Amino acid sequence: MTITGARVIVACPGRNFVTLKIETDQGIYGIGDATLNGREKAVVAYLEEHVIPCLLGRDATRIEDAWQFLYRGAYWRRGPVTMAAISAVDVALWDIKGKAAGLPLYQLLGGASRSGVLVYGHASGASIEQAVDAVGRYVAMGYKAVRVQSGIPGVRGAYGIDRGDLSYEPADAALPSETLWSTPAYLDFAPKLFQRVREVHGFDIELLHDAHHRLTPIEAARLGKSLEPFRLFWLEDPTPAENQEAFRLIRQHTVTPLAVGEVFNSIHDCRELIQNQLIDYIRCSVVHAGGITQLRQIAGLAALFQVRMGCHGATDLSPACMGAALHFDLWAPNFGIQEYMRHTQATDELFPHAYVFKDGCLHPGDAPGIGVDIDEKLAAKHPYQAKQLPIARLADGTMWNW
Ligand code: GCO
Ligand code: MG
Repeated sequence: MTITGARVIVACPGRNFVTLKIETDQGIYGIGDATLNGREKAVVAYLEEHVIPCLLGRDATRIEDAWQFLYRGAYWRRGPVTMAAISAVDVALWDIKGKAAGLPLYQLLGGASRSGVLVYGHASGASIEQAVDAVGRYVAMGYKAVRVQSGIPGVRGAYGIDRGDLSYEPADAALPSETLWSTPAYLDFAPKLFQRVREVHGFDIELLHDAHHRLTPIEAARLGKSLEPFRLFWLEDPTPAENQEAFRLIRQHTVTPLAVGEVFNSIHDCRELIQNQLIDYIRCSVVHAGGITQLRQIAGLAALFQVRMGCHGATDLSPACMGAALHFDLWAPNFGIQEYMRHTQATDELFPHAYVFKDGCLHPGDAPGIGVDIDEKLAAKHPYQAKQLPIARLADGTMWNW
Protein backbone atom coordinates (compact mmCIF):
# COMPACT_ATOMS: atom_id res chain seq x y z
CA MET A 1 0.00 0.00 0.00
CA THR A 2 1.63 3.22 -1.18
CA ILE A 3 1.19 6.76 0.12
CA THR A 4 -0.13 8.80 -2.79
CA GLY A 5 -1.07 12.04 -1.07
CA ALA A 6 -0.76 13.93 2.18
CA ARG A 7 -2.07 17.32 3.20
CA VAL A 8 -2.40 19.51 6.24
CA ILE A 9 -5.83 20.81 7.20
CA VAL A 10 -5.95 23.82 9.52
CA ALA A 11 -9.33 24.71 10.98
CA CYS A 12 -10.51 27.00 13.76
CA PRO A 13 -13.96 26.07 15.07
CA GLY A 14 -13.33 28.46 17.97
CA ARG A 15 -9.75 27.25 18.45
CA ASN A 16 -7.11 26.09 15.96
CA PHE A 17 -6.56 22.47 15.03
CA VAL A 18 -3.92 21.09 12.67
CA THR A 19 -4.70 17.73 11.09
CA LEU A 20 -2.61 15.63 8.73
CA LYS A 21 -4.46 13.47 6.23
CA ILE A 22 -2.55 10.72 4.42
CA GLU A 23 -4.02 8.98 1.37
CA THR A 24 -3.02 5.68 -0.23
CA ASP A 25 -3.32 4.00 -3.62
CA GLN A 26 -5.94 1.65 -2.13
CA GLY A 27 -8.38 4.42 -1.39
CA ILE A 28 -7.80 4.14 2.36
CA TYR A 29 -6.83 7.30 4.21
CA GLY A 30 -5.83 8.09 7.78
CA ILE A 31 -5.68 11.20 9.92
CA GLY A 32 -3.48 12.36 12.78
CA ASP A 33 -3.55 15.41 15.06
CA ALA A 34 -0.61 17.83 14.79
CA THR A 35 -1.92 20.67 16.97
CA LEU A 36 0.60 22.63 19.06
CA ASN A 37 -1.39 25.26 20.90
CA GLY A 38 -0.29 28.81 20.04
CA ARG A 39 2.45 27.56 17.68
CA GLU A 40 0.28 25.79 15.13
CA LYS A 41 1.82 27.26 11.98
CA ALA A 42 5.30 26.06 12.89
CA VAL A 43 4.08 22.46 12.69
CA VAL A 44 2.18 23.19 9.47
CA ALA A 45 5.38 24.45 7.84
CA TYR A 46 7.42 21.53 9.22
CA LEU A 47 4.95 19.05 7.75
CA GLU A 48 4.42 20.78 4.43
CA GLU A 49 8.00 21.77 3.72
CA HIS A 50 9.96 18.88 5.20
CA VAL A 51 7.82 15.83 5.96
CA ILE A 52 5.19 15.45 3.25
CA PRO A 53 7.73 15.37 0.38
CA CYS A 54 9.37 12.38 2.12
CA LEU A 55 6.09 10.53 2.57
CA LEU A 56 4.96 10.39 -1.03
CA GLY A 57 5.65 6.99 -2.58
CA ARG A 58 6.47 5.33 0.78
CA ASP A 59 4.92 2.05 1.92
CA ALA A 60 2.05 3.09 4.21
CA THR A 61 2.25 -0.15 6.20
CA ARG A 62 5.78 0.50 7.50
CA ILE A 63 4.88 2.64 10.52
CA GLU A 64 7.98 1.94 12.59
CA ASP A 65 10.27 2.66 9.66
CA ALA A 66 8.47 5.94 8.95
CA TRP A 67 8.90 6.93 12.61
CA GLN A 68 12.61 6.10 12.60
CA PHE A 69 13.06 7.82 9.24
CA LEU A 70 11.51 11.06 10.48
CA TYR A 71 13.20 10.96 13.90
CA ARG A 72 16.72 9.80 13.06
CA GLY A 73 16.61 11.08 9.52
CA ALA A 74 16.04 14.71 10.48
CA TYR A 75 19.35 14.69 12.39
CA TRP A 76 17.78 17.37 14.68
CA ARG A 77 15.95 15.27 17.23
CA ARG A 78 13.07 15.90 19.59
CA GLY A 79 11.32 19.19 20.29
CA PRO A 80 7.57 19.87 20.31
CA VAL A 81 7.34 20.93 16.65
CA THR A 82 9.23 17.93 15.29
CA MET A 83 7.48 15.46 17.56
CA ALA A 84 3.97 16.80 16.85
CA ALA A 85 4.69 16.36 13.14
CA ILE A 86 6.04 12.83 13.65
CA SER A 87 3.03 12.00 15.78
CA ALA A 88 0.60 13.14 13.10
CA VAL A 89 2.26 10.84 10.56
CA ASP A 90 2.41 7.97 13.05
CA VAL A 91 -1.26 8.17 14.04
CA ALA A 92 -2.43 8.59 10.44
CA LEU A 93 -0.50 5.44 9.50
CA TRP A 94 -1.93 3.49 12.47
CA ASP A 95 -5.37 4.70 11.35
CA ILE A 96 -4.68 3.39 7.86
CA LYS A 97 -3.38 0.06 9.19
CA GLY A 98 -6.50 -0.38 11.30
CA LYS A 99 -8.81 0.45 8.41
CA ALA A 100 -6.92 -1.93 6.09
CA ALA A 101 -7.25 -4.73 8.67
CA GLY A 102 -10.86 -3.83 9.52
CA LEU A 103 -9.82 -3.52 13.19
CA PRO A 104 -9.99 -0.75 15.79
CA LEU A 105 -6.55 0.46 16.88
CA TYR A 106 -6.79 -1.08 20.35
CA GLN A 107 -7.00 -4.50 18.75
CA LEU A 108 -3.77 -3.90 16.84
CA LEU A 109 -2.05 -2.92 20.09
CA GLY A 110 -3.00 -6.14 21.85
CA GLY A 111 -6.67 -5.82 22.69
CA ALA A 112 -8.65 -4.32 25.54
CA SER A 113 -7.24 -4.56 29.06
CA ARG A 114 -10.37 -3.07 30.62
CA SER A 115 -14.03 -2.35 29.92
CA GLY A 116 -13.70 1.43 29.55
CA VAL A 117 -11.34 4.35 29.96
CA LEU A 118 -11.73 6.23 33.26
CA VAL A 119 -11.67 9.97 32.57
CA TYR A 120 -11.54 13.13 34.61
CA GLY A 121 -13.39 16.33 33.78
CA HIS A 122 -12.53 19.94 34.58
CA ALA A 123 -14.58 21.70 37.26
CA SER A 124 -13.70 25.30 37.95
CA GLY A 125 -15.22 28.47 39.29
CA ALA A 126 -14.36 32.07 40.03
CA SER A 127 -14.80 31.31 43.75
CA ILE A 128 -14.70 28.27 46.02
CA GLU A 129 -18.48 28.00 46.07
CA GLN A 130 -18.69 28.18 42.28
CA ALA A 131 -15.99 25.52 41.96
CA VAL A 132 -17.86 23.31 44.45
CA ASP A 133 -21.06 23.71 42.39
CA ALA A 134 -19.14 22.88 39.22
CA VAL A 135 -17.91 19.62 40.81
CA GLY A 136 -21.58 18.82 41.51
CA ARG A 137 -22.41 19.26 37.83
CA TYR A 138 -19.69 16.78 36.84
CA VAL A 139 -20.88 14.28 39.45
CA ALA A 140 -24.39 14.65 38.01
CA MET A 141 -23.05 13.89 34.52
CA GLY A 142 -21.60 10.63 35.84
CA TYR A 143 -17.94 11.58 36.22
CA LYS A 144 -16.02 9.60 38.80
CA ALA A 145 -12.98 11.89 38.76
CA VAL A 146 -12.82 15.69 38.56
CA ARG A 147 -10.00 18.21 38.37
CA VAL A 148 -10.77 21.25 40.51
CA GLN A 149 -9.42 24.78 39.95
CA SER A 150 -10.69 27.99 41.48
CA GLY A 151 -10.17 31.72 41.15
CA ILE A 152 -8.01 33.08 43.98
CA PRO A 153 -8.92 36.35 45.70
CA GLY A 154 -6.57 39.08 44.48
CA VAL A 155 -5.08 36.98 41.65
CA ARG A 156 -6.38 38.20 38.28
CA GLY A 157 -6.76 35.43 35.70
CA ALA A 158 -5.74 32.50 37.93
CA TYR A 159 -5.04 29.38 35.88
CA GLY A 160 -7.77 27.04 34.72
CA ILE A 161 -11.03 28.94 35.23
CA ASP A 162 -13.66 28.38 32.54
CA ARG A 163 -16.01 30.99 31.16
CA GLY A 164 -19.18 29.47 32.49
CA ASP A 165 -19.56 26.60 30.05
CA LEU A 166 -17.89 23.21 29.89
CA SER A 167 -14.97 24.29 27.76
CA TYR A 168 -11.85 26.17 28.77
CA GLU A 169 -9.82 27.80 26.00
CA PRO A 170 -6.85 29.74 27.33
CA ALA A 171 -5.43 30.69 23.89
CA ASP A 172 -7.71 33.69 23.56
CA ALA A 173 -5.95 36.47 21.62
CA ALA A 174 -3.58 37.12 18.72
CA LEU A 175 -1.01 38.37 21.21
CA PRO A 176 -0.60 36.79 24.66
CA SER A 177 -2.93 38.25 27.28
CA GLU A 178 -1.43 38.96 30.70
CA THR A 179 -2.47 37.24 33.90
CA LEU A 180 -1.25 37.79 37.44
CA TRP A 181 0.26 35.23 39.78
CA SER A 182 0.86 35.11 43.53
CA THR A 183 2.28 31.93 45.04
CA PRO A 184 1.68 32.96 48.69
CA ALA A 185 -2.01 33.64 47.97
CA TYR A 186 -2.32 30.32 46.14
CA LEU A 187 -0.62 28.23 48.82
CA ASP A 188 -2.92 29.62 51.51
CA PHE A 189 -5.99 29.21 49.34
CA ALA A 190 -5.65 25.72 47.80
CA PRO A 191 -6.25 23.68 51.02
CA LYS A 192 -9.39 25.74 51.74
CA LEU A 193 -10.72 24.89 48.28
CA PHE A 194 -10.21 21.16 48.71
CA GLN A 195 -11.49 21.14 52.27
CA ARG A 196 -14.76 22.62 51.05
CA VAL A 197 -15.02 20.26 48.06
CA ARG A 198 -14.58 17.24 50.35
CA GLU A 199 -17.09 18.63 52.87
CA VAL A 200 -19.74 18.96 50.18
CA HIS A 201 -18.98 16.02 47.91
CA GLY A 202 -17.36 13.48 50.23
CA PHE A 203 -14.59 11.03 49.42
CA ASP A 204 -16.27 8.84 46.79
CA ILE A 205 -15.17 11.06 43.94
CA GLU A 206 -11.53 11.27 42.80
CA LEU A 207 -10.16 14.81 42.87
CA LEU A 208 -7.23 16.14 40.85
CA HIS A 209 -5.48 19.50 40.75
CA ASP A 210 -3.07 21.23 38.36
CA ALA A 211 -0.46 23.64 39.76
CA HIS A 212 0.59 24.40 36.16
CA HIS A 213 4.35 24.57 36.71
CA ARG A 214 4.15 27.59 39.03
CA LEU A 215 5.88 26.52 42.25
CA THR A 216 9.44 26.10 43.40
CA PRO A 217 10.26 22.60 44.72
CA ILE A 218 9.92 23.56 48.40
CA GLU A 219 6.63 25.36 47.72
CA ALA A 220 5.36 22.31 45.85
CA ALA A 221 6.36 20.15 48.81
CA ARG A 222 4.35 22.39 51.11
CA LEU A 223 1.33 22.28 48.81
CA GLY A 224 1.45 18.49 48.52
CA LYS A 225 1.64 18.17 52.29
CA SER A 226 -1.21 20.60 52.92
CA LEU A 227 -3.46 18.71 50.48
CA GLU A 228 -2.82 15.26 51.97
CA PRO A 229 -5.99 15.20 54.14
CA PHE A 230 -8.09 15.64 50.98
CA ARG A 231 -6.58 12.57 49.27
CA LEU A 232 -5.95 13.83 45.76
CA PHE A 233 -5.73 11.38 42.89
CA TRP A 234 -2.84 13.56 41.73
CA LEU A 235 -1.18 16.92 41.95
CA GLU A 236 -0.11 17.88 38.46
CA ASP A 237 2.92 19.85 37.27
CA PRO A 238 3.84 21.15 40.74
CA THR A 239 7.11 22.61 39.46
CA PRO A 240 8.62 22.96 35.98
CA ALA A 241 10.08 19.58 35.03
CA GLU A 242 13.20 20.68 33.22
CA ASN A 243 14.85 20.29 36.62
CA GLN A 244 13.89 16.71 37.35
CA GLU A 245 16.00 16.47 40.53
CA ALA A 246 13.49 18.90 42.05
CA PHE A 247 10.95 16.12 42.30
CA ARG A 248 13.15 14.27 44.77
CA LEU A 249 12.70 17.12 47.19
CA ILE A 250 8.92 17.19 46.73
CA ARG A 251 8.78 13.42 47.22
CA GLN A 252 10.68 13.60 50.49
CA HIS A 253 7.92 15.71 51.99
CA THR A 254 4.61 14.45 50.68
CA VAL A 255 2.63 11.34 49.76
CA THR A 256 0.29 13.29 47.48
CA PRO A 257 0.68 11.48 44.13
CA LEU A 258 2.47 13.50 41.44
CA ALA A 259 1.71 13.72 37.72
CA VAL A 260 3.94 15.33 35.10
CA GLY A 261 4.57 15.26 31.37
CA GLU A 262 2.05 17.15 29.24
CA VAL A 263 4.82 19.29 27.76
CA PHE A 264 7.25 16.38 27.31
CA ASN A 265 7.93 15.21 23.79
CA SER A 266 10.40 12.38 24.23
CA ILE A 267 10.87 9.24 26.29
CA HIS A 268 14.15 10.82 27.39
CA ASP A 269 12.20 13.63 29.09
CA CYS A 270 10.43 10.97 31.18
CA ARG A 271 13.32 8.62 31.90
CA GLU A 272 14.84 10.12 35.06
CA LEU A 273 11.48 10.82 36.68
CA ILE A 274 10.23 7.31 35.99
CA GLN A 275 13.39 5.35 36.80
CA ASN A 276 13.83 7.18 40.09
CA GLN A 277 10.15 6.75 40.92
CA LEU A 278 9.77 10.48 41.45
CA ILE A 279 6.29 10.59 39.91
CA ASP A 280 3.18 8.41 39.96
CA TYR A 281 1.59 9.30 36.62
CA ILE A 282 3.17 10.23 33.31
CA ARG A 283 1.01 12.60 31.29
CA CYS A 284 2.51 12.58 27.81
CA SER A 285 0.01 12.90 24.98
CA VAL A 286 -0.20 11.02 21.72
CA VAL A 287 0.27 14.22 19.72
CA HIS A 288 3.15 15.81 21.61
CA ALA A 289 5.13 12.69 22.46
CA GLY A 290 5.64 11.21 19.02
CA GLY A 291 2.46 9.23 18.46
CA ILE A 292 1.44 5.74 19.46
CA THR A 293 4.86 4.39 18.52
CA GLN A 294 6.74 6.34 21.19
CA LEU A 295 3.91 6.50 23.73
CA ARG A 296 3.81 2.75 24.03
CA GLN A 297 7.54 2.71 24.73
CA ILE A 298 6.97 5.30 27.46
CA ALA A 299 4.20 3.09 28.86
CA GLY A 300 6.56 0.10 28.82
CA LEU A 301 9.25 2.00 30.70
CA ALA A 302 6.71 3.39 33.18
CA ALA A 303 5.23 -0.06 33.85
CA LEU A 304 8.61 -1.29 35.13
CA PHE A 305 8.44 1.30 37.90
CA GLN A 306 4.71 1.16 38.71
CA VAL A 307 4.17 4.56 37.13
CA ARG A 308 0.81 4.77 35.39
CA MET A 309 -0.36 6.60 32.30
CA GLY A 310 -2.53 9.72 32.56
CA CYS A 311 -2.57 11.21 29.07
CA HIS A 312 -3.03 14.92 28.55
CA GLY A 313 -6.48 15.54 27.01
CA ALA A 314 -7.13 19.28 27.03
CA THR A 315 -9.30 20.73 24.28
CA ASP A 316 -6.25 22.01 22.41
CA LEU A 317 -5.65 18.38 21.47
CA SER A 318 -8.09 17.51 18.70
CA PRO A 319 -10.64 14.67 18.71
CA ALA A 320 -8.20 12.82 16.42
CA CYS A 321 -5.72 12.82 19.31
CA MET A 322 -8.44 11.86 21.78
CA GLY A 323 -9.55 8.93 19.62
CA ALA A 324 -6.00 7.59 19.34
CA ALA A 325 -5.42 8.11 23.08
CA LEU A 326 -8.56 6.17 23.99
CA HIS A 327 -7.46 3.11 22.00
CA PHE A 328 -4.08 3.36 23.68
CA ASP A 329 -5.70 3.71 27.12
CA LEU A 330 -8.00 0.76 26.59
CA TRP A 331 -4.94 -1.38 25.89
CA ALA A 332 -2.17 0.03 28.14
CA PRO A 333 -1.61 -2.41 31.02
CA ASN A 334 -0.50 0.45 33.30
CA PHE A 335 -3.29 2.85 32.41
CA GLY A 336 -4.29 5.24 35.20
CA ILE A 337 -6.71 7.87 33.95
CA GLN A 338 -7.38 9.96 30.84
CA GLU A 339 -8.03 13.71 30.90
CA TYR A 340 -11.28 14.59 29.14
CA MET A 341 -12.07 18.24 28.62
CA ARG A 342 -15.12 18.33 26.42
CA HIS A 343 -14.71 19.84 22.97
CA THR A 344 -17.29 22.35 21.80
CA GLN A 345 -20.15 21.19 19.61
CA ALA A 346 -18.53 22.94 16.62
CA THR A 347 -15.34 20.91 17.14
CA ASP A 348 -17.25 17.66 17.59
CA GLU A 349 -19.08 18.32 14.31
CA LEU A 350 -15.82 18.97 12.50
CA PHE A 351 -14.39 15.66 13.74
CA PRO A 352 -17.11 12.95 13.59
CA HIS A 353 -16.00 10.27 16.05
CA ALA A 354 -16.89 6.85 17.37
CA TYR A 355 -15.93 7.46 21.01
CA VAL A 356 -18.70 7.92 23.55
CA PHE A 357 -18.90 8.92 27.23
CA LYS A 358 -20.84 6.66 29.60
CA ASP A 359 -20.79 6.30 33.38
CA GLY A 360 -17.57 8.21 33.94
CA CYS A 361 -15.68 6.41 31.19
CA LEU A 362 -14.94 7.03 27.54
CA HIS A 363 -15.16 4.15 25.07
CA PRO A 364 -13.21 4.37 21.80
CA GLY A 365 -15.74 2.27 19.87
CA ASP A 366 -15.06 -0.45 17.34
CA ALA A 367 -14.76 1.54 14.12
CA PRO A 368 -11.59 0.48 12.25
CA GLY A 369 -8.50 2.62 12.90
CA ILE A 370 -8.73 5.48 15.40
CA GLY A 371 -12.47 5.93 14.82
CA VAL A 372 -12.23 9.67 14.14
CA ASP A 373 -12.65 11.50 10.83
CA ILE A 374 -12.47 15.12 9.67
CA ASP A 375 -15.19 16.89 7.67
CA GLU A 376 -13.04 18.81 5.18
CA LYS A 377 -15.93 20.85 3.78
CA LEU A 378 -16.72 22.08 7.26
CA ALA A 379 -13.02 22.71 7.93
CA ALA A 380 -12.93 25.11 4.98
CA LYS A 381 -15.57 27.21 6.74
CA HIS A 382 -13.38 27.69 9.82
CA PRO A 383 -10.17 29.43 8.69
CA TYR A 384 -7.15 29.82 10.97
CA GLN A 385 -7.23 32.60 13.55
CA ALA A 386 -4.09 33.79 15.30
CA LYS A 387 -4.39 32.83 18.98
CA GLN A 388 -1.68 32.51 21.58
CA LEU A 389 -1.56 31.28 25.15
CA PRO A 390 -1.54 33.85 27.99
CA ILE A 391 1.52 34.75 30.02
CA ALA A 392 1.76 35.22 33.79
CA ARG A 393 3.57 37.94 35.76
CA LEU A 394 4.06 38.55 39.46
CA ALA A 395 2.65 41.76 40.96
CA ASP A 396 6.00 43.54 40.46
CA GLY A 397 6.04 42.64 36.76
CA THR A 398 8.42 39.67 36.92
CA MET A 399 7.68 37.08 34.20
CA TRP A 400 6.46 33.80 35.71
CA ASN A 401 5.43 30.43 34.37
CA TRP A 402 1.92 30.50 32.96
C1 GCO B 1 -4.17 20.43 31.30
C2 GCO B 1 -3.30 21.49 30.77
C3 GCO B 1 -3.85 22.34 29.70
C4 GCO B 1 -2.80 23.29 29.17
C5 GCO B 1 -2.99 23.48 27.71
C6 GCO B 1 -1.97 24.40 27.10
O1 GCO B 1 -3.79 19.87 32.30
O2 GCO B 1 -5.17 20.16 30.68
O3 GCO B 1 -2.51 22.07 31.74
O4 GCO B 1 -5.05 22.95 30.00
O5 GCO B 1 -2.84 24.50 29.83
O6 GCO B 1 -2.97 22.24 27.11
O7 GCO B 1 -2.12 24.42 25.73
MG1 MG C 1 -1.95 20.42 32.98
